[in-house]
Amino acid sequence: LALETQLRDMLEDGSGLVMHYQPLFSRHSGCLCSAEALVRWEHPVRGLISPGEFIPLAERSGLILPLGNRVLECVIDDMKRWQQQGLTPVPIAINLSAAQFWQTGFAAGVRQKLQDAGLSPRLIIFELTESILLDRHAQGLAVLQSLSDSGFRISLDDFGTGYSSLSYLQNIPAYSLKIDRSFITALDSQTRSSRAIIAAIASLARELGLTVVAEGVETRRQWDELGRYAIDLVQGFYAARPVPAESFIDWLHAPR
Ligand code: G
Ligand code: G
Ligand code: NA
Ligand code: MN
Repeated sequence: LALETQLRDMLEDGSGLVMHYQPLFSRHSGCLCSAEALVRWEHPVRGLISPGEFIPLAERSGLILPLGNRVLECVIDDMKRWQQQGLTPVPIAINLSAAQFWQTGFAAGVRQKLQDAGLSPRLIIFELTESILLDRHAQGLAVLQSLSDSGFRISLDDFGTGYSSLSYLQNIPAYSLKIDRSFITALDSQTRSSRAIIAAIASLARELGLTVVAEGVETRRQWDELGRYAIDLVQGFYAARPVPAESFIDWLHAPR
């Protein structure tokens, strides 16, 4: 309960939130293609707290919407600053909670924030898991459509672990699909099944016109092997860890 009170107080001004950014690279060109925004809580006593710890707490205590709004503000501020510094922006992926996704007028609200900041909605990718759509596919498709109509791109996160309904994939206005890192990790243990799953997801995604991302790539061997499945976009500790905005700027300075 103490941590919940501290989270509530911190979200009043958001001053304890820090955004880290993790690059996504093209295997082929080695270039930075986009980055995922990952929030952290800079706690005065406990140091950096992982979202794995405080997001479930925020969800339980009704703080997930204020937290999500703070994250959006931080990312928009960072992008605005990068643009003012003359850097060529890359799309930034933001993880969406179910509460945000189902919030009435969410797409229009974020669109307005971006417009106020002079930024294009094409610079934002929303990452969401299929579990958000569970049992409410029809309504979920309508929300996805409103996000897409507003110019945002959608990425299906942790793909392959949830209750994938392959039938809705053909109607979903998604841009990319991120193969869950458990399948990438399994590449090391030579299991035939994980290879078969990666190959199947990659070819399905391509057939449907979706961009495929491999997440959680930790080794050179995994990086190389993804070439066999013609997977170009890669995210993971092998290529780059999530870093604070100040360090991420170095990636934006690199030639593209
Ligand atoms: O960065 P880390 O691996 O500790 O993140 C743990 C989990 O927190 C991941 O599932 C990630 O998607 C989630 N997460 C990170 N940043 C955000 C955020 O800004 N909003 C939401 N809803 N989830 C986030
Ligand atoms: O659930 P989601 O896919 O959004 O989770 C993203 C989380 O995965 C981030 O918190 C990030 O820190 C973590 N992550 C990113 N790359 C790697 C990696 O190569 N290995 C592992 N174990 N975690 C990673
Ligand atoms: Na994610
Ligand atoms: Mn993921």
